[in-house]
Amino acid sequence: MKLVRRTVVALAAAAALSASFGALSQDIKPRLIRFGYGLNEASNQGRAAKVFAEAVEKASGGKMKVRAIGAAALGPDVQMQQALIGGAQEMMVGSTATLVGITKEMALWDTPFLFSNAKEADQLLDGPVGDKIREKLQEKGLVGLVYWENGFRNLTNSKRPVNRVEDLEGIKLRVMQNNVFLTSFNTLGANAVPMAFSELFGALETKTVDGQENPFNTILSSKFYEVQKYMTVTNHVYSPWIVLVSKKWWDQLSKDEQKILTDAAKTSRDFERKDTREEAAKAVADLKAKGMQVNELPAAEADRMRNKLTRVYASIGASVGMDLWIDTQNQLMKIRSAKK
Ligand code: TK8
Repeated sequence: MKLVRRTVVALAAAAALSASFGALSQDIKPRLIRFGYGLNEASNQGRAAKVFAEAVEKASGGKMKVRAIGAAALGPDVQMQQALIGGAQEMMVGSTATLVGITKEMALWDTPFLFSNAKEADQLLDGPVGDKIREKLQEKGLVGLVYWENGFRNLTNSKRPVNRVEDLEGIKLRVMQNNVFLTSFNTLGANAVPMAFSELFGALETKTVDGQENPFNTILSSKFYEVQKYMTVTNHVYSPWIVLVSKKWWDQLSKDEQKILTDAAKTSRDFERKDTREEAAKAVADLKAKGMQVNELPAAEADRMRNKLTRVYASIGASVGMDLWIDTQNQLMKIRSAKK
């Protein structure tokens, strides 16, 4: 009897001990966050991902660890979005343009010539219009934390300088996997080819496509100057990136953990916009030094582009909804008149 009792006590003690070890090991095992992105480490995206990772680690005292994984090693934007929705990956940053298939309101940001400068973009993205669109992601299994700057997009190609709309004629131009971009560039006379960013350098190198369009920073960090001779400053659209979290995973976090991620995302956003703008300001000189021939699209030609895109504007209005469209125009008017 005595022996039995002693065994029971010993077993109970062992169980208690292993339970507390279990709890302990759970306490010290950090939450691992895989944060995927498409550009390489030495890009504005890579630098800001690092800032985010450090901010999370610091604020959580090491209890949350971000593994930032660039160069589309976890897949291109569209694939990562699905991994987040399914809960197989925790976080990513990518283009809003590739999200349109999931949340149609994102197409608002594809509107050509919507913003005349980055300040306007910041105010609209960080204001009620940007919030409303971001919140639409939730019902699709994604949480959008903040917008980063990808930037104003410019055109490069290996065929000829683009001085007039007609110069786009016949140019095989890679666009993002997004209908507004596809229709816009086809309307302007190019042969638009939708393609994941991760395929782009190779496609330019092998001349599968003749050109592409991206902000200065990306043209520089992805070394497109090695395979593209001509760059035309068009600033045809302002492109945001958005920091996304898997909602499946987000819902398992404590309020404190959610706050750590939200705060770190804001820190990374502020860093990223500043860093991107500093780099962009020097980029044209850098790209010229790398051998690119650079010209500016004349303002009259930008106007001609805008006029040709009337139907595209109407279709964006229809797909994002007229309320949001009108709201956007009103907000922009307010922002513009406040400045004077
Ligand atoms: C990077 C992309 C890129 C975008 C594109 O993953 O695809 O051209 O501008 O920044 O999101």
